[in-house]
Amino acid sequence: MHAIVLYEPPQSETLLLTNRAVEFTHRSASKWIRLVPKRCTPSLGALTACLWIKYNPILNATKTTLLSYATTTYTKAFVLLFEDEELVIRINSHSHLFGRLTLSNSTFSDNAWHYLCVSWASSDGSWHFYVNGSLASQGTGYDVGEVLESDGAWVVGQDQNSVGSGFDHRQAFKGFVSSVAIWDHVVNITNCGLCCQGNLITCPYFSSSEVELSDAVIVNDDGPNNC
Ligand SMILES: [Ca+2]
Repeated sequence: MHAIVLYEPPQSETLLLTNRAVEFTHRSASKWIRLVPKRCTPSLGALTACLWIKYNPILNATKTTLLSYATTTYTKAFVLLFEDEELVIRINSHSHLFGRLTLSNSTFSDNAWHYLCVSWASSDGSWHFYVNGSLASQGTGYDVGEVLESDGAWVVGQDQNSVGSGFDHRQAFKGFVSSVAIWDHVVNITNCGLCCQGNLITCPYFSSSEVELSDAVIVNDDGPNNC
């Protein structure tokens, strides 16, 4: 078991937390954020996930995981990751043909914050990637009719090989993350701007009972100042 430190800010710090970030100083299996939903995650026939990241692609790192949702049946029920030169989503352990955004070399190499959102819907298999509030890639036909199992584990910064654990530093994230929000339906990001009010996970998530941080990550004030 990894050591868990519950971050419970004093009431007076609540406002400050909106601008905070979690820093993953290097790729390590002991650096992670577990998101605690407001309610048990239901089975999902659709979802939208948004987060701020500041990230530089790592040479020779083929997989870098931003967010993962693991269930008993599929430990890759939902994964958002950088894979080679692409940003990729995996649904129920599937991948490769759908749900991809090819990155230009400079997209994430400017040491600035970027706002990423991704959505998927089982009804027609539609998927969308938004970067900084603009639609960057979309398609249909990805896992039509599939459903994500309920009551899984949401983890930022690690791929899960079992529910809530089984991390591997070779798939871990290095960089800064802030303001994760997750919905159980498709959100039109271009209509709501920089959305934060996820109905499963609402950013800012650095409030008591909404997040568990491993004691190896660093919380600092260098957030995107936008949520
Ligand atoms: Ca893994």
